[in-house]
Amino acid sequence: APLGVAVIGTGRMGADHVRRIHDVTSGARVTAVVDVDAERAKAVAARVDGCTAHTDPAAAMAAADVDAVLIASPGPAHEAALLAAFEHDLPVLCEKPLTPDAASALRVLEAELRLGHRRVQVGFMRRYDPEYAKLKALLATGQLGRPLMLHNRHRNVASPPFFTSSMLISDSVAHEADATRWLLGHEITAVTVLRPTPSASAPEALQDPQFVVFETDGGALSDVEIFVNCGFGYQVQAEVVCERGTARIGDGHALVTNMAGRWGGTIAQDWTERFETAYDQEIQAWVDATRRGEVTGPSVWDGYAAAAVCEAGVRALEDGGRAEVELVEKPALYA
Ligand code: NAD
Ligand code: ISE
Repeated sequence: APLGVAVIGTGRMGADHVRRIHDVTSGARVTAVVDVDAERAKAVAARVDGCTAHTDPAAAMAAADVDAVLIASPGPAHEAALLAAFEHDLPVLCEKPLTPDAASALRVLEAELRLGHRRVQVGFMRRYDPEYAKLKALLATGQLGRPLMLHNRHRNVASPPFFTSSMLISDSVAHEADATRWLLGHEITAVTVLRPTPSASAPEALQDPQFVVFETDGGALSDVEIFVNCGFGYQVQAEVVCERGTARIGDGHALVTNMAGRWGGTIAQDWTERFETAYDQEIQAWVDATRRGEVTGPSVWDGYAAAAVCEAGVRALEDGGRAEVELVEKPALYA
């Protein structure tokens, strides 16, 4: 039988994941949706045969046709939903960030340790993007030699009204914290945040852009330009510099046109477009693993480590300069 999924949070990402599971994913169906906004949940449920709408996550998780949970509520609501899913011992895909800070991420980690087995895949979808996957595979061959530096650019057209300067790190650079750890296979040990004069296009009082530098326990540096009001497009680029060569992704050169004395292409406008394939692969991988009784992909440890890195980043942003990352010892469950 297909995996019955409850989707918690039916906003932008949640509604898109409902559509994805319905139209794209094989082996799963959405059996319940949950949103604190009852009308929104009902409207999304109405698009799927046999899908019930709820305002209480616990009620959805207790339903007989719910085998797994996809959490797409805002970050601060993730901890409660994760702990409720653990009570029902249900497999979870949790959108990033696992939680917004290291202490709450550690509570989730401790709760999963008490369960005694992994239950969660964290939604760091870049690991499923074909370009990132190629870069990771190339690094694994060792042809380029040891990675020395990683340069990342992360640009959004415009930030939502609730975005704060620290969210550029905890909500956006969280992706580069994971991508850096995953691509290099290193832990991040310290974070420095530099602050250029904000763009006139950024909302009042928002420190945008920021320049972030990660130091790793493998002796590499990874820098991130985060610019969430660039105005022109959604761009995520990465270039790794190794001892014997470099490799670069995210230039968006899939289609180059020549016309009227100019050459060029188009730039994606948001993540749903740039990472569409990544989300499709991420959800399919989660459904396939769950049906095999396995848990794969980014773990609660990865979510915790990213949260700890971001927390150090926010400290560096606020205090000016550099902050060290504090991690607990890695439990054997995540070895
Ligand atoms: P959104 O604001 O569009 O939607 C959130 C929805 O959750 C809203 O409908 C809201 O009413 C509902 N909600 C709030 N509290 C809730 C609760 N306690 N229980 C149930 N529902 C609740 O936000 P979004 O942009 O869809 O983001 C959702 C999550 O997805 C966040 O964790 C965000 O960081 C993540 N996200 C990931 C990516 C990515 O690239 N992987 C992109 C965007 C957002
Ligand atoms: C958003 O939540 C995401 O996860 C996007 O991938 C990222 O580009 C954006 O900056 C975040 O706010």
